[in-house]
Amino acid sequence: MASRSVFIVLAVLFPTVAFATDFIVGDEGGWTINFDYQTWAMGKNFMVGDKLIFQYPKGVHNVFKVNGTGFQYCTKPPLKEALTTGNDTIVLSTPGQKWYICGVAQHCALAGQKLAITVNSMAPAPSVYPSMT
Ligand SMILES: *[C@@H]1O[C@H](CO)[C@@H](O)[C@H](O)[C@H]1NC(C)=O
Ligand SMILES: *[C@@H]1O[C@H](CO)[C@@H](O)[C@H](O)[C@H]1NC(C)=O
Ligand SMILES: [Cu+2]
Repeated sequence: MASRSVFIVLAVLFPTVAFATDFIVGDEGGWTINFDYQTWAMGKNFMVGDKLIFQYPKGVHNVFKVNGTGFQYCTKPPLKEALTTGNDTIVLSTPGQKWYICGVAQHCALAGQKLAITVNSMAPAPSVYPSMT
């Protein structure tokens, strides 16, 4: 089947397009205070279907998804519950800007525990397919 062959070719040549990526926020540093998440996010290509995983000792931090205003002023959304498991996985299901903050004490406002990313939709398929034969 033609579309299946194309998919296999793309999967072999462009694994990052074909498969979702799990991003551990902050890598080994995890989700913590006094970490530069802006630099961490720089140059990463977040795609729809990828996952963000926030890792931290349970109880020490948490994760709120906020809007741009909440990000700027470190305000928690009044009616939303935080994620609190210490291994919080968020699937990036829509494109656009996304913002996350820690809601514990003044971690966001005073210690920079906030993350802003832009999620890209699936890249357009290349216009020239490699030949199968
Ligand atoms: C951002 O979120 C806050 C709190 O949830 C809400 O009050 C505010 O209207 C939102 N702002 C925008 C621009 O959506
Ligand atoms: C964290 O969650 C991911 C799935 O989102 C899972 O693969 C991983 O094993 C979990 N790690 C721990 C330490 O629980
Ligand atoms: Cu925190």
